[in-house]
Amino acid sequence: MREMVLLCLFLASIFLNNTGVTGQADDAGFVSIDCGLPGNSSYKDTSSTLTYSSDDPFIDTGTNHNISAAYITSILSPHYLNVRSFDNGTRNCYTIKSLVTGGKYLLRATFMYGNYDGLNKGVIFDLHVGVNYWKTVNISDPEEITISEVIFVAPVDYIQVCLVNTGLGTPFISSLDLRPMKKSLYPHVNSSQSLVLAHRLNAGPTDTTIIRYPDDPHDRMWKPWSNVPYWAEITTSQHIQNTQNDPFEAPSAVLQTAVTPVNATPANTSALKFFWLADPFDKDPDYLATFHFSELQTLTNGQKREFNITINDAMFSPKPYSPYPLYADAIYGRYKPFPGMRQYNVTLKASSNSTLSPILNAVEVFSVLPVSDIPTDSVDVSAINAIKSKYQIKRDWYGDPCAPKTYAWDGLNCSYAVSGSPRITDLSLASSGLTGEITNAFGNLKALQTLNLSHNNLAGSIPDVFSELPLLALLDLTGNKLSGSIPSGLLKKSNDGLLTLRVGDNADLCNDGTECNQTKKMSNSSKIAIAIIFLIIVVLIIAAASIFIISKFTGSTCVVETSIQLEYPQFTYRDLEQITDTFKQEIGRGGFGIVYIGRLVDGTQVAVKMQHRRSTQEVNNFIVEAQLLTKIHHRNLVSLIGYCNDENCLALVLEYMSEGSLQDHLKGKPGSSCLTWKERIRIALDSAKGLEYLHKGCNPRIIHQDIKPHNILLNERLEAKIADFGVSKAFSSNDDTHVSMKDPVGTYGYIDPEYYVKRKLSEKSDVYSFGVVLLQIITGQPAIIQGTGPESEPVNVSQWVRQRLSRGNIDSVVDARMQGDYDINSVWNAANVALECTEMSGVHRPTMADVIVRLQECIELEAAVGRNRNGVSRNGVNKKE
Ligand SMILES: *[C@@H]1O[C@H](CO)[C@@H](O)[C@H](O)[C@H]1NC(C)=O
Ligand SMILES: *[C@@H]1O[C@H](CO)[C@@H](O)[C@H](O)[C@H]1NC(C)=O
Ligand SMILES: *[C@@H]1O[C@H](CO)[C@@H](O)[C@H](O)[C@H]1NC(C)=O
Ligand SMILES: *[C@@H]1O[C@H](CO)[C@@H](O)[C@H](O)[C@H]1NC(C)=O
Ligand SMILES: *[C@@H]1O[C@H](CO)[C@@H](O)[C@H](O)[C@H]1NC(C)=O
Ligand SMILES: *[C@@H]1O[C@H](CO)[C@@H](O)[C@H](O)[C@H]1NC(C)=O
Ligand SMILES: *[C@@H]1O[C@H](CO)[C@@H](O)[C@H](O)[C@H]1NC(C)=O
Ligand SMILES: *[C@@H]1O[C@H](CO)[C@@H](O)[C@H](O)[C@H]1NC(C)=O
Ligand SMILES: *[C@@H]1O[C@H](CO)[C@@H](O)[C@H](O)[C@H]1NC(C)=O
Ligand SMILES: CC(=O)N[C@H]1CO[C@H](CO)[C@@H](O)[C@@H]1O
Repeated sequence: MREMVLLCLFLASIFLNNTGVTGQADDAGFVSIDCGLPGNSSYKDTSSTLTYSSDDPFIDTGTNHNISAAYITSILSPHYLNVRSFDNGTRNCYTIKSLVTGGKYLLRATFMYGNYDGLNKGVIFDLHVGVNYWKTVNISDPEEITISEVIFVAPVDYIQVCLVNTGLGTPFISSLDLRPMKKSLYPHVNSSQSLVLAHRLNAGPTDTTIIRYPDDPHDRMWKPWSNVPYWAEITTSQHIQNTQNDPFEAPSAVLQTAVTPVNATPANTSALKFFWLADPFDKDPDYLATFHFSELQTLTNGQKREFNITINDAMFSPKPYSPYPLYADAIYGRYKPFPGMRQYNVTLKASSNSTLSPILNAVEVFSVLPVSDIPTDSVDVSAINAIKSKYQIKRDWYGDPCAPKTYAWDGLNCSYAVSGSPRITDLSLASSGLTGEITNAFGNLKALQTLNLSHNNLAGSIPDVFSELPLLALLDLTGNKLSGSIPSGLLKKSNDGLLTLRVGDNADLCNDGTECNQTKKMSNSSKIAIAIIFLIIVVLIIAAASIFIISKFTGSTCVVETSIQLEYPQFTYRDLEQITDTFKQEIGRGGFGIVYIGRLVDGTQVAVKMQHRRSTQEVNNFIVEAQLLTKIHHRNLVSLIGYCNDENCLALVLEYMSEGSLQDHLKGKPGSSCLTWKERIRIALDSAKGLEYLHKGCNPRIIHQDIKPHNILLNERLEAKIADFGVSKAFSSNDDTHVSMKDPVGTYGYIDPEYYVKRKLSEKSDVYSFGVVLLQIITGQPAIIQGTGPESEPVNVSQWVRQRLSRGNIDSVVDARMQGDYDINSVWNAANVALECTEMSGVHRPTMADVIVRLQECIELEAAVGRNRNGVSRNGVNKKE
């Protein structure tokens, strides 16, 4: 698998056009950083004449150290005298700005340990260029200078150079250089592949200094390679020219020296042999080998220098090759070795006609590095960085937020498209000590689906920017100090069921837009404007009257108690008798007792749940439920109106749900209408939201433990609310996610099998039960379906659906009572979510937040089709994911 190119000289262009020769180059665009140098200092490096400055402006982590005096010598370049090291964090990154997007750059990092930490220990760490792996650096000798170089195309207008701690010691760095490159140089480098330098050697120099800028205008570092036994040096003082289209522009100073085998005679030309070894960390080597040549001797008539180049005995040059006198030329190509090959033997062997031995002026070997990861969308990156700096977030948030995936920032989730940049989809900054106002930068995270800012100290009003986030499905602002009203855009999305909005436990926040008056919505500038108008009024009209107006205006603050602080009315047995008209109409019955319908004095209908008072355990269960109900408030949870707890009665007075339970509707109880698909999916979404609130919106979080259609109640608008918290468990956030229990509780058919076996309870157990309910909503079947044959076993609805769907036919499982009036894609999506929820292992089940997002998609699919279903054939039949 070799790709071969012979650099041809275009003689005409050589003689007619010398402008391609880059004798002079300025150092415009060079960035030369001495890592570990104290802030604001810089110096001129005598060997390169370049100015090196402190790395302070490029990074805000790490600590500076001087190397140990034992390793300081008079010839040591000043970049190596100090280092910056990174004790903290997985990824520490330098950010160099003002690159040209799509421009080609050479980036070089150097490392000399010099026992800076006094530990005298080797270290191995990874380097990343942008979001892509670059190289693994292995440093064992304190005196050794390691140079890593990569040539790449900048995907965005900045580059991050990251040192990644892989657990094998503290990463450190001595210097960092960035050099812009002409596009025509190193044509193998493009946006999908970079070149990582393995070797760059200048053959045959008489002194041992590295050639770099200004001798090489591109400031590559050419290491000397001479004094090899069996090799003789050849040099010239004449300038070596580059052709106009030279893809390497090897500098004259490098090409002016070469090596050739010793003792070669016209009768006995011998071969030049050398080899390189694979980098032990390079798992899949793929090389670009470049051999630089120029004929330095003046050949007489009859003299000929011609040779073949082979690598591991395979022909590398396409044909026998002769170098051009005093012009730069190169033989280069890809070399993809056989698996396991670690040594690459290069042989330059004179052909039979040649009277002179082969020569070699310089060699470069690169690994070809595929560019596999793309940096996160740049608008997302600036937004999240603005958020990070606004709230001084102290997390391991360095480098690209999403890429590479393994190092994505903690607290956020990203979507990774096959092509295109990753986007930030979920951000959780719950309990992160955020203070101040909510920054508008959140509004620039346009792909955001969930945002959790709960339990911080955020103050001020809720900005309108959230309603501009098209995909936002969950916004949790619980437990802050927010004030003012909720922007109408947000309220609308929430009311339309597109957004789960949590704003509980914010003392000064109006829970509902209508309760807040204009004053609060006003921006500071309009307040000032109004204040000025009033001042004018003060001047113009009677002082007393105007004072009255101002005080009235500014005095109307929005004081809305959050329901948490409300006291619940306590009823007596006599009150309950009155409310229920002496327990006249029973609307439900269970192991706990009986539920009666009632009516408060103001006419509100209520459900009165009378508890048998039997055992201490039952009383305790009652108290658990009552206590939970006083703490949880969500439109999809049945709310508490009051209670009775005295020697005569134990009862809860609850919101009345006129349409009964989901179970009544699924069972087709007389008087219950058959639900349409649209109604069903809405009920599923409502229930999911209620459950999600229990899991994530409550502190302590709550596991319901008995999710089933009987406990999902419907009001007159068929809005679903979860009820019956008698066996629910609240866990303080310090507890482990899994909580050991003695006996599994719940209802047969809905109990999470994993919980049943392992007796370890988590939110995922509710997700399982919810999945069963969702399957019932789709199929209209009971949770346990009796076998049809005489011998057949009863099966769970999830097995029943799985079996049928494996034959690819969704229509065979959907509740026939819907008479085919549903969008097939919407049902497929819902069935897929339900099956994921009923996976045997909890870790494979989605969270309720995921379920909400997926169910919203189902609603959108149904809505899109519902608009023009009349007569239009259904699309996507038998679509299977
Ligand atoms: C660098 O210089 C700037 C202004 O000249 C100064 O504000 C800053 O504090 C200095 N930083 C350090 C680390 O000395
Ligand atoms: C590293 O982390 C520790 C503990 O969090 C902190 O005390 C120290 O200052 C950090 N060091 C640097 C260089 O940031
Ligand atoms: C390094 O050495 C210089 C003097 O040579 C001194 O000024 C500087 O403070 C030292 N830096 C550190 C981090 O020890
Ligand atoms: C790192 O380099 C040292 C010295 O060259 C070598 O002995 C060691 O095996 C290398 N480590 C790895 C993991 O390759
Ligand atoms: C980059 O170059 C390689 C071969 O040299 C080629 O296969 C690939 O398509 C190029 N990619 C782009 C984006 O041009
Ligand atoms: C050519 O030279 C090499 C090394 O200098 C020697 O080993 C070899 O025998 C010579 N061959 C002939 C044919 O003289
Ligand atoms: C390279 O040369 C060495 C001896 O110089 C030999 O042992 C090795 O097998 C050669 N490798 C290949 C792949 O030809
Ligand atoms: C050099 O390559 C040519 C063409 O591939 C071949 O004919 C010739 O034998 C080779 N010469 C040597 C010395 O290997
Ligand atoms: C050797 O040179 C002769 C005359 O210059 C030419 O005809 C012949 O093809 C050459 N042979 C090789 C192997 O290059
Ligand atoms: C809480 C409060 O003051 N509400 C008032 C807000 O303004 C409307 C009229 O615009 C009144 O009807 C509310 O009573």
